[in-house]
Amino acid sequence: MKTCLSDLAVFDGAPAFRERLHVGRPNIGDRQRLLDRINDLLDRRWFTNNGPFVREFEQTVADVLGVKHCVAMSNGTVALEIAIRALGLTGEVIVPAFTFVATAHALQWQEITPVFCDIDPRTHNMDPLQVERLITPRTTGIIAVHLWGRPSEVEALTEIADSRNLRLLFDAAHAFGCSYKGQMIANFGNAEVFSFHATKFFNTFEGGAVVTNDDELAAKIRLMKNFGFAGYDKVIYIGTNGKMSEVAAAMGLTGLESIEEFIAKNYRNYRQYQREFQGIQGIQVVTYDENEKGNYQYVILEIDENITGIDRDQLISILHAEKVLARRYFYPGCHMMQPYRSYYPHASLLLPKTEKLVRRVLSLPTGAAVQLEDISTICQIIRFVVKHGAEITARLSTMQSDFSEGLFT
Ligand code: T4K
Repeated sequence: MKTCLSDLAVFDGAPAFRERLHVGRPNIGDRQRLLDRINDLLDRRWFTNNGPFVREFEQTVADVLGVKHCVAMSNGTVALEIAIRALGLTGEVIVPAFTFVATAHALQWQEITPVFCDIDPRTHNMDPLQVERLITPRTTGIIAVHLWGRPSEVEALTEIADSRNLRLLFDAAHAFGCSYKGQMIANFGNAEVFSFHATKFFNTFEGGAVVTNDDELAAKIRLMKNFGFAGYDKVIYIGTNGKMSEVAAAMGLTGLESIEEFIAKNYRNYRQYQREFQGIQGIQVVTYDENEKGNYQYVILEIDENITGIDRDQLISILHAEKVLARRYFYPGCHMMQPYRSYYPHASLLLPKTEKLVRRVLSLPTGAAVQLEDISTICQIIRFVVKHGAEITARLSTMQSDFSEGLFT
């Protein structure tokens, strides 16, 4: 319990936690089920190349999401790269700047220009009005991100893509298990891409997938993720190695059996954070539409420093000192990262809403590894800090040099 400023670890008080609390601690599921599956695959000596666990995993995912095809991959970034190539994207593709850098890199890697689009501050997702303004004769597609698992403006984007003859891909890395108007994310655009990275609430250690209802596209993607092999010694297309391994699929199948439990814990945590922050001026918990299916894997705060008297970075530094490793997802925005920063030095002028948001948001620890008491402690610290915002800011400014060094580590 923090009752005076010197209780804060940043001012040499004792940290609130002994062990670090992370954003993105992996969920495991039933450990014995996983170990049994690993034993099976060892006995079988079939480790990769479309093995039985991968096939079972793909079928289960497709069934759960009500989508025709799931092509499992080694990770979400490769899944994006392959989907982009299979869709024939070239020239320019419109993407949000407010996303994990993989969304942009998957394009630039193939020498396609990511054209950064501003967001709607209410949804944190790409603003369709801005998308329209960015279309040029070189534009071939749009990649929208369902950020935090909150669906993008699916209808508006579909309409734009259809009317302008563009391909529409959704980066659904955050949105496994989420729905839009009752239909599972997986069924929109030409294709959607998931990440099953360790930090996602549902993981395959590393992994990802492209899902689509388009038979032809799915067949092409299957070839592309396996060097273009259509049979022994028969390569009919350019391809790469995007295959998911059997051990990854074993983890995925195990996780799928516990998915409702993972979501229930995330939801419980999200509600607890919401309750704890109720009525705290200047702090807003990003909300989810409870009429839809959600995975609640991200607990995102927006800090209005004009009200709290303390800015997001100061708050995050204070939390890190307490061993709460809150994250600044997705600071500073893709447009400020290399190589984009050098390519488009004036991009920030065109992205005022992104620029504002990247300075306000932070992501808090959640998932099965986080207990309700942990959340109460985190929230108590944040409430205390906000209550004494101006005072803390003044004190931090006197120690600014050591304060800004070594933080966010
Ligand atoms: N599109 C979007 C919108 C994405 O968010 C992502 C990935 C992708 C595409 C690409 O999908 P993948 O190719 O990754 O499948 C992490 C993840 O590496 C990344 O998958 C994820 N998004 C992104 C949001 O978060 P970092 O750089 O923040 O990871 P890192 O190493 O700092 O770990 C985050 C936290 O998780 C740390 O506090 C420690 C904890 N952690 C991490 C790992 C790996 C654990 O507790 N255990 C672990 O095993 O990117």
